Amino acid sequence: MTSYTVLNPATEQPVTTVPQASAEVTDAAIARATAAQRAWRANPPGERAALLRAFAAQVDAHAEELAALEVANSGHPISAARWEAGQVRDVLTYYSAAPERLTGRQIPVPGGLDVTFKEPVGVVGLIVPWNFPMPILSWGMAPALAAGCTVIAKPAELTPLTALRIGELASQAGLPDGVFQVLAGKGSVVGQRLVDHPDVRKIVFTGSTEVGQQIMAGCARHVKRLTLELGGKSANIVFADADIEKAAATAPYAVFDNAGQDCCARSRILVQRSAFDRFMELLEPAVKGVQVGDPRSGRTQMGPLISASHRDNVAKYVPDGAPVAFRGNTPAGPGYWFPPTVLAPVSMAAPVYTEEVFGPVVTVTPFDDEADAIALANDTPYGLSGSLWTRDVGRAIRVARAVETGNLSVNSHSSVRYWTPFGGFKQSGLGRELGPDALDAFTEVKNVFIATD
Ligand code: TAP
Repeated sequence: MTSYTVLNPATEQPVTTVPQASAEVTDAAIARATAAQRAWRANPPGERAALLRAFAAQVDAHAEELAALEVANSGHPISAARWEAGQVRDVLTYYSAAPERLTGRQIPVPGGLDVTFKEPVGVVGLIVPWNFPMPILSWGMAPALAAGCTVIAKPAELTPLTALRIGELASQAGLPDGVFQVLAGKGSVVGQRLVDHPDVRKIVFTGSTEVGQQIMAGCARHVKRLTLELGGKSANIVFADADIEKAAATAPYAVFDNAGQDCCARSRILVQRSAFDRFMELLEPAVKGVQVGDPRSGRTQMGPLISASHRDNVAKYVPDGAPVAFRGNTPAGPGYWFPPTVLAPVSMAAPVYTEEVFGPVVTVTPFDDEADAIALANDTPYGLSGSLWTRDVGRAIRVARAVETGNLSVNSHSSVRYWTPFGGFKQSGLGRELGPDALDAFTEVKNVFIATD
């Protein structure tokens, strides 16, 4: 069996070594998940709900340990990592209410009655990226388990540690063998096998658009169900009538959160021309004030990038001579650091303006009026997130409806909330996660006609 050495991105030192599953090991896990699914779906809803609550309690009891693991593995600031562990607990708790509310319908038909059932799709393959190892795992895992599916999760090769521990906590909570398994390994081996194996009935994938396209093609061979959460190039639109102070003060958090390694990063700031200079004056101290440093410190707001090669990718977007308006700081010494960087003015043909950077780099571009702002915001193949700032309620609603994106915030930099549906328009993905309807993605509707004549 091969193994992978996990590096701490803040120190570049090895953390631990993780065995990598092979295609054969993946096949054996799929067989266990298939066998376990029959009993799991037949479990009384109240028992499935109780087991999910017990799982949430285990995560809660080990939240500090999980947060410390994420700091070491992913370089996330400890305050963010604590929030992420709490998110796993909260998402499990939220969906633990679902098994007992998984109701169908009664439809009037001639000659009898028709009832519908929501049946679990079966074994779910959950392919998780390295940027948010805990939350993204929970968004697929919790509703799938609640629906009566069994789950095989494949964390990213770079960041397997919290997912592996959460798998152990599921067993300690009493989830039966085979109901939730975590397989560390390469995407091209374990992930590919989950896509290719006919007994895996659904894939939930979050990651790059390129790999998402390959997975979609692979799923097509089996007409396999699929949810895709892919990239983004979202806009933060600031109108001149907005609270410019607040918009500028929060703009760094809309793009530099998780060092910009966030599919929802609002990495194009669009500012109405008459407020542009004022906005830039206010943005500069906000960016320079972002605390970049040791992720173990409670004061740190931004940690390192995930790997040396990813830092090289990000750096390509800021070549020598790039129009850097201002940038923040990074610590000296080891670690895959990259400073928060603001570029302006930027050509709309520049890769940094058109492509997802997935690092702490943002462009600021002026616009003239509402129509111009909407056109600029929509001038991208992506449509995942976005923010807009204005005091005009009518404009807020008009622009929010016109921007082609799945998740928008008005006068706020927040993005994903587990109570509301999350997913993308255009090339940002397919389907929705989270929110009250998330179980629809893990169930098939069956209708049964019962003759009464
Ligand atoms: P991807 O290569 O897309 O990796 C995402 C997940 O898919 C990982 O678990 C990966 O496993 C797995 N995977 C890779 N090839 C696969 C295959 N052929 N079949 C099944 N699974 C496969 O992303 P990345 O390389 O980590 O990041 C590249 C870029 O993607 C980033 O720079 C960023 O632009 C984007 N990205 C977007 C997101 C979100 S949230 N939309 C998240 C991460 C990255 P391994 O890691 O083990 O190869």
